[in-house]
Amino acid sequence: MSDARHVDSLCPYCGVGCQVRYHVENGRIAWAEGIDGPSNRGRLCVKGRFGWDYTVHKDRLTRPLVRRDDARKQPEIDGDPMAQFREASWEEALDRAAGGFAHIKEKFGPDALAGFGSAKGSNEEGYLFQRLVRSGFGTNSVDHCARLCHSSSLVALIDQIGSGGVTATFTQCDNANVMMVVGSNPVRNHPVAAAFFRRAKRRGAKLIVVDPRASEIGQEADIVITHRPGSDVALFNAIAQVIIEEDLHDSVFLRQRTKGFPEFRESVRRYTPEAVQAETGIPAARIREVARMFGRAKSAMIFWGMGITQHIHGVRNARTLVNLGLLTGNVGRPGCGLHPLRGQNNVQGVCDMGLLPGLLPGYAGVGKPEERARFEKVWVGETIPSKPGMTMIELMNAADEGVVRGMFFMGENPAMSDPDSHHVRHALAKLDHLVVQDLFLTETAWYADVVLPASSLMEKWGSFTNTNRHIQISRPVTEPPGEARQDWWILQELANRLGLNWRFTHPREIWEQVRSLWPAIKGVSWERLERDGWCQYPCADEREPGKDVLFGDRFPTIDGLGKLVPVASVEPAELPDEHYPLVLITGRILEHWHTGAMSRRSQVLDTIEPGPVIYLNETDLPRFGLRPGDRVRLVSRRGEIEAKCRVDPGLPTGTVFIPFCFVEAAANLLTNAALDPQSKIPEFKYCAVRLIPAGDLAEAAD
Ligand SMILES: Nc1nc2c(c(=O)[nH]1)N[C@H]1C(S)=C(S)[C@@H](COP(=O)(O)OP(=O)(O)OC[C@H]3O[C@@H](n4cnc5c(=O)[nH]c(N)nc54)[C@H](O)[C@@H]3O)O[C@H]1N2
Ligand SMILES: Nc1nc2c(c(=O)[nH]1)N[C@H]1C(S)=C(S)[C@@H](COP(=O)(O)OP(=O)(O)OC[C@H]3O[C@@H](n4cnc5c(=O)[nH]c(N)nc54)[C@H](O)[C@@H]3O)O[C@H]1N2
Ligand code: SF4
Ligand SMILES: [Mo]
Repeated sequence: MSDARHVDSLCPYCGVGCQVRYHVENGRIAWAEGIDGPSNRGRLCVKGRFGWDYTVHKDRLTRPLVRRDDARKQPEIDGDPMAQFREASWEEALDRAAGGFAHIKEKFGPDALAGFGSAKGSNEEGYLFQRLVRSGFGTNSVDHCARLCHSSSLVALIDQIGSGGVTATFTQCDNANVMMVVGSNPVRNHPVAAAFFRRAKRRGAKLIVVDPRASEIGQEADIVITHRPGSDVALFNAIAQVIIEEDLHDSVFLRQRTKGFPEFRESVRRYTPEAVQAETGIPAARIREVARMFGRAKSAMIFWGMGITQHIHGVRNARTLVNLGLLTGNVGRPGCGLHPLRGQNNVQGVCDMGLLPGLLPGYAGVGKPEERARFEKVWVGETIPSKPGMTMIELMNAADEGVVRGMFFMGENPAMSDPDSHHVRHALAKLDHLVVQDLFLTETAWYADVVLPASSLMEKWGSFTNTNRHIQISRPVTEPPGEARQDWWILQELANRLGLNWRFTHPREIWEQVRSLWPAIKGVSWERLERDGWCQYPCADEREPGKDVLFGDRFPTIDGLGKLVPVASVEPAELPDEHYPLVLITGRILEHWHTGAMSRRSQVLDTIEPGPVIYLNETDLPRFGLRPGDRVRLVSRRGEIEAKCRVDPGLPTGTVFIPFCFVEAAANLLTNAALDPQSKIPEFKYCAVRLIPAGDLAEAAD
């Protein structure tokens, strides 16, 4: 007899946070459809509709694993990685996992440990994770993939307007006259948000797209700026210069709501469109056109992504966009706003939960004794260390140097997602103790001492926060496979083995604890989330509906003002030269998710895009004597990969694009780990490479 039923929950992939109805037959998900969530209103992209079956893939971890005594760790894995492990009971695996951390803490001190939580996990899991690292490990070295993502935006936004969240939802583009999309490819990466952009366009809103690669959304834009990669600071300073020169700035807003305008005006004076033509590759007249379209708009929104943030000048880039929003008074009204499109389904949420080395939940500074005391009062018997922690890539370097000796990864796959993979894998293999809590034996788990099988979003209760600041609830659709357990349960078991005393019995209790500690979500009760499915924040009261548009009267800074900040342009860390003449841009494709751990185990997604590809411009192809489908080798100073090539007509000449989801040709073997000095984000979007057609390789071998 069939047991057909359905459960309303969430898509597990991107920060749009689509609400999904999962139809279950005989205990398995049979199909999925979009429902009327606040950010998707019935829509789904291919991942939401078809991408859920990774949860029942044969590779799912169903029992805890521990490293065999005779399996030595090596940076390069030969043969079946599973052969290095044996199955273990939960008791043994948890004792070993916690015991290894306790041993390192005792022998080398707490700062020899570090933990990386997950932006795929729920708010409750993120909250427990940072608490475990802070109180259980005794270090603030806790971080997650936001470091590789919007850390640059956070630095700029928090400094300039006092808050890192979006000032307006993307659905506000319904009220915008102009939308500017910078360094973001929403048709692939936020497809349902792109549907809202298109709808606004049909209504008559103008669209400006700024991306060196003329992406899919660019084809629908009124103006496309395909500038030189890495030249955004010069470009946006020039746009600001024109806006000021032609008196298109909002003097009233600048006077009442901001500070720093005189210095800013002075700083952009020399960035005339003519002066930046060579650096940006964009004719002066075109820059003026953009400045006029944006400057004259009654209401305009700026959306941005990784093309802005993932540079050694990521913070500078992000600052130029915040400057532009403030200069034109496009913050705080309907159809106006600054919107860094959030990537992972819960990256906004786990930043809120304090999965960051310097910040406790609700962005409370860990360096402030009164803030630590406030948390310690609720975390009875626990002590929060005052010393600031290190960030993700810094910690990986510290592991390579032998300073950090034990690491814990929950739902992150740095062996594929951190830059310069050879270095990362080397560092991971060096660790005395590595614990990985995941759904699969990922490339990172290959180096683990203990692997803990966790639950997917389809199998759990939890709250998740999307790019629009909607906190939404996930409801269990199916059971975890085998002995896989809830992430929060695993964290609690580890915490208690490290001397803490946690007694949570349901994610609801964890949420209620966070809610008691952060006034911005005071009105978002678990009961409300279960009843309505979602609630927007900030929301101080249970009767408040939440707000699409923030900061109508003041910014949450000490003086209530927004700040314009002068920024000068700097060059990328590794420029092309005669040995490595091409620029490599890395990014994403529609069907695959990051390191491929999930999407490559989804039948439909994997069938559409089954293997690695290297994208080249159509004029570069004949230059190298290539045809689409030919194999090429790509070499950087750090590594090399081989794959088939494909044409991307939007790519500028001399530029190569690869997604980082394919382990057979892992993009991060090539990328440069140079960091932005403030946000510590690596320069994923720019490094120098050389291309060798595979035919030449064969000849060379003869
Ligand atoms: N299908 C799919 N969707 C995803 C993800 C996924 O893996 N797959 N990941 C999610 C996550 S976590 C994130 S953060 C988002 C990321 O979403 P996006 O920000 O859209 O990500 P990318 O494709 O990495 O890069 C965006 C664009 O930056 C451009 N770019 C490169 N260099 C420069 C530059 O110097 N200046 C400018 N202005 N642009 C430049 C690239 O050409 C590219 O089109 O996507 C989310 N959605
Ligand atoms: N070259 C290059 N590299 C990049 C980028 C780029 O543009 N170019 N972008 C960077 C960005 S923006 C990001 S966000 C990072 C992403 O990097 P990662 O976060 O490392 O990538 P994911 O593949 O999303 O890894 C998520 C992991 O969580 C597991 N997982 C999923 N759900 C659950 C769960 O409920 N519980 C547990 N315990 N585990 C779960 C999955 O199996 C997977 O192993 O990559 C960064 N790396
Ligand atoms: S747009 Fe994002 S949240 Fe919506 S279905 Fe696609 S991947 Fe899922
Ligand atoms: Mo991201």
